[in-house]
Amino acid sequence: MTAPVLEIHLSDADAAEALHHDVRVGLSADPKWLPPKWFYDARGSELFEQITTLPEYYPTRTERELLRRSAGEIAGQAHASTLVELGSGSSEKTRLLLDALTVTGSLQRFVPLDVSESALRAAMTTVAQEYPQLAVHGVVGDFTRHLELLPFDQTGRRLVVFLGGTIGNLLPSERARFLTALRAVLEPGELLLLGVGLVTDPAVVVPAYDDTAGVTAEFNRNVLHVLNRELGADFDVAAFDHVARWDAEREWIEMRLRASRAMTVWLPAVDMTVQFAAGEEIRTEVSGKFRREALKIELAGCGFADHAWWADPDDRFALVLTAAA
Ligand code: AVJ
Repeated sequence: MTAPVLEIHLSDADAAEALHHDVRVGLSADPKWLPPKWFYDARGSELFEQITTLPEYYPTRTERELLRRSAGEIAGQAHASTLVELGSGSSEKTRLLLDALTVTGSLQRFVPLDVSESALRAAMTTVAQEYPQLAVHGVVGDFTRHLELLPFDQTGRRLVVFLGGTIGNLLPSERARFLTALRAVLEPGELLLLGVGLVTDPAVVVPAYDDTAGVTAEFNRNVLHVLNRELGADFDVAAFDHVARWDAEREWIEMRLRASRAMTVWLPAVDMTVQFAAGEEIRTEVSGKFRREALKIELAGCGFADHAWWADPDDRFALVLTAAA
C-alpha cells in the first residue's frame, strides 16, 4: 500500500479569509444569507452523516440503491483510471464505484476533494485500507475555487463524480460557473457523473429537510456555532428556529434560520454588528431539484454531451453520466 497523499489548498488562513468575505457579504445583504459550505466543520459533517440515516431523508439511500444497481454499467462506460470525487465527505457510497471500477481493472487512483479536512482524512484512511492497490490523493479544497488544482491523469481518463445532489446547493449562476470551470479542466471524453435530486412531491421533499428528530435543525444551526467559534461572534444559537420551505417557482428547497426575537449580534473578527428583527430569517441553503430535459440542456450549454441517465422507480433521484465535449 502506498501512503495516501493529502494536499491542502485551503489553508486555515485561506478558509478564514473566505469565511470573513462570505459573512461580510451575506449578513449585510437584505435578505440575509450564508453559503452552505460553512455548515461542514467536524460537527457539521457528523450531523450531515446522521441526516443521511434519517427515515425522511430519501436522497442518500435512493442514490446508494441507484449506484448499487448501476455502478457496473457506469464503470463499463467510463473505463476511467482516476476517480475524482468532489465534495467527497465520507465517500461512503463512492465505494460502490471504486468496487465496480476495480473489477473492470481500469482504476489506478482515487482523488477525493472536500472542504472538511477531518472528513477527508477519515475517508482517505478507510479507502486506503480497503483498496491497498489504489493511489489515494486527497485534496482539501473548495470545488468552486480549486478545480484547476486537480491532478491530471497522464495515462488514462478521469471520471469526476459529484454525488448527493450537492450541485443543487449552488445557485443557478454559480452552477453555470462551476460546470464551465469543470469543463475547462477536463480533456474531451473525460467524464462527469452527477447525482441530482429530481423535482418531486413537496410532501416528500419538505420532511427530508425538516425531520421530526430535529437533526436537520441542529445541522442548520451549526453554522452559527461555526461563526461564534471562528469569528468570536455572540449568536444566541438557541434563539434561531429551523425553517425548510419548498420554492415551487424555482424548484428548490430552502433552509433558513429565523430569529425568534429581535437581536443584535457582534462579530469581532469582521468588525460587524448585525441587527435581527423578530422573525427575520437568514437563508443558509438552497437545494435545487432537477428535471431531465432542462438539466441536459444546461449541461450541453456548459460543454457536456452524451447523457446516460439512471433514476429510481419513484423518480426522486438520478445519476447522470456525461462527457466533456
Ligand atoms: C449536501 C446536497 C447532500 O442539499 O440535500 C441535507 C445537504 N441539507 N439536509 C442536500 C443537506 C439539509 C444536502 N447535500
